Amino acid sequence: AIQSLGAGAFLFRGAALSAASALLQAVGRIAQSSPFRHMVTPGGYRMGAAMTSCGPLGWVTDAQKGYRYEPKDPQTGQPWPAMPQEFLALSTHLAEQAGFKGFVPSTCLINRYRAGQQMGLHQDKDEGDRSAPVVAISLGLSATFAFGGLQRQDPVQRYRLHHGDGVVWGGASRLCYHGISSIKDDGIRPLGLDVRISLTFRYVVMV
Ligand code: MD5
Ligand code: FE
Repeated sequence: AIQSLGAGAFLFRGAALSAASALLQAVGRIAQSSPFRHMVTPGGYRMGAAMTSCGPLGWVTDAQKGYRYEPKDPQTGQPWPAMPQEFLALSTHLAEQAGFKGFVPSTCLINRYRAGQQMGLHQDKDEGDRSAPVVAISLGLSATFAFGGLQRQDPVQRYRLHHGDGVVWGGASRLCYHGISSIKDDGIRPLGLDVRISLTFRYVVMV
């Protein structure tokens, strides 16, 4: 069942449930080549969620150069691990169901949240092409997602995201402020996970 969260935003409950263990195995392989790491914002803050990427580009930030996409992992000096076929298939399928035909992600940013970690309210605007949606998959511990408007001070709506849920953020929602509240380990650990893993797929145009 598809739930509309607003203009261009769609929630697919359980869309990744059957693929979840294969997706997590792939995350494990990616992290062997490009490990999860805590990056630093341009303002000098260490991010709570640990991150890695796969695909032709990866999202990185550091205090010197700020937010950007890079074809190589700065930590290893090597290209990011290839995008697994099941990542590509699932993200393209969900985008299409939300009305975005022909979505081919340039990158999958993988976020790992331990209990107590969060992601503050922000916009995703490092991608150049904002006509393409962002596709996000949640695995492991549940999270409360805050979904606001185009201005930081706009009111937010909160949604619980569970293991296996997929969300497509496109159209008018693409640039909305959003964040993840502090993750709680409620003892419900799908596939035994004591962390939350989110996969976020993006199409990036390098300028
Ligand atoms: C997460 N990740 O669950 C979230 C979900 C990130 C990030 O926010 O930047 O890695 S992706 C949510 C998203 C993307 C683009 C637009 C909107 C939400 N939105 O309009 O709410 O780790
Ligand atoms: Fe974001």
